[in-house]
Amino acid sequence: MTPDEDRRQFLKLGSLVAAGGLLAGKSAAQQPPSAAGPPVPMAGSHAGHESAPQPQIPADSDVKAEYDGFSRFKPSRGNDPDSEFYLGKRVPGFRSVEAGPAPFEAPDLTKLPWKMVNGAKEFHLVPMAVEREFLPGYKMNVYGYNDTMPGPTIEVNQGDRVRIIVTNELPESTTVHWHGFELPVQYDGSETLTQNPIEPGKSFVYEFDIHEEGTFFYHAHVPMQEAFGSVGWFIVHPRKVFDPPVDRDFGLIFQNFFIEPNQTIADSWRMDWNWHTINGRSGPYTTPLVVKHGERVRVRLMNFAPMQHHPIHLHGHTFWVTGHEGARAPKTAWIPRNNVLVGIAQATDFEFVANNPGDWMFHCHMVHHMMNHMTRQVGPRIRKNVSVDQYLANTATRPPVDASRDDPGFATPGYPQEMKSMNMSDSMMETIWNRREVQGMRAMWPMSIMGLMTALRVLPEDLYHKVMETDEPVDKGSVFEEIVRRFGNPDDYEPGKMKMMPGMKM
Ligand SMILES: [Cu+2]
Repeated sequence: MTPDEDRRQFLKLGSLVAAGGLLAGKSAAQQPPSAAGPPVPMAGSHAGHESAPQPQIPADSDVKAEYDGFSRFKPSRGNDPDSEFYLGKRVPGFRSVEAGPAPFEAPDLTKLPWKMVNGAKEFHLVPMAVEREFLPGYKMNVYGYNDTMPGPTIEVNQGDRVRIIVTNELPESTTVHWHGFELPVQYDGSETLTQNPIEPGKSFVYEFDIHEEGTFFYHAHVPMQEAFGSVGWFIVHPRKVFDPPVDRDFGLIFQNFFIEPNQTIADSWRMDWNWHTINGRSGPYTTPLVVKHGERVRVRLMNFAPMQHHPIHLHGHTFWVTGHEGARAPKTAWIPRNNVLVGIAQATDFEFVANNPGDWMFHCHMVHHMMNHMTRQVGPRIRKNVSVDQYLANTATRPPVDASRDDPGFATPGYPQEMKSMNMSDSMMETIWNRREVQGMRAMWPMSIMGLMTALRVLPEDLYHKVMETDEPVDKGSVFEEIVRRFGNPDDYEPGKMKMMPGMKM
């Protein structure tokens, strides 16, 4: 098949569904093209690709495709660094201010429900030991809240009064610190300094008014519990929606743990950290951020590593640092970056216009943070489907250990490039692929996203619809290849190789 035939076949189903959705839901979208701003030339367009659909601006949006030379639909920088639209600095999203803040989304994490009780939003937070699956099959024993690590997101509005009833189900005492809030000192959660520790089985009620807005978090104010994962988001939406409005508001919590190769329990005594998670999962099990071409995106990224800073890099886009955890920075202080260092217990807000379609890495740039661990999982971990707990409970009936070490990964011990692929079994790969957000990515992509890495997927409207809003089968690599056809140079493109390691399905 020629690329065009191939592409037509790919689009056949997807575009029918997309057109149906357009007619059903967006009849107002039948406006003349001029109303949506000037036509936008495709980046790197080649002969034979003129039929690529033009980007769609929602009909109810008064935004434009281009501002002072900056295009929301193709890589561009604008003209004047002093322009408010240079690099998309103040280019708005499609979402109107009247619609309120974009929903906050922390992939792979839950939200803490609340009920209004006596004029306050009342939350129930339960510190407890939890099991968290860092990678498929790698169930780690850590600390968290309400059965999850990191804990569930607390989300409120500026001006709310909150009451948080903390009931300690840990085997040891704890407190909860509300990081960044200017609250009455008795509720600050500093163990001993401001309150007695909450003993196991006991509760403590925190209650205060929220006058701030921005990116906050809560955590145990007991250092070793912090190293075990006791943290969660506390997002406060501003009374006056941040300008310019964004379409997406993501939250990513970066953490590091040390877990012995033959263990599943985090070891907070170590000075080294060999497991890295984003919202409690290691790459490639982290869930990509999937956005539509042209949207304005905010990512709040928090570093809750015990002792490691993270230089955070986004591919394919230049982002603005619009604030840290302290508060939203005035626009005159925003800085364009490709990489920004996010220190321990810091949160940084990134904003950018997703003007470059593709699957882009979004990751910590420390090399040891771009892999899951430098050690082979041995001992308990090489017994299939057996948790450490089971045989610690009865050491007389341990299942046999396969210590023959004849798998390919041991062929070149100490060579991490090989080692990092050793932990990918077929069943892990199935679980990794069996998620909506990764459909249509290149075969073998999971080999490139490890540890503190995730992907930002910028998809044209129809491909976004196909991946995120339909259940039709999407072939590996097909969405990426379609983007190459429309925006790149398909003549120079080689599809991902389906198998690199013998016996593995990618
Ligand atoms: Cu790092």
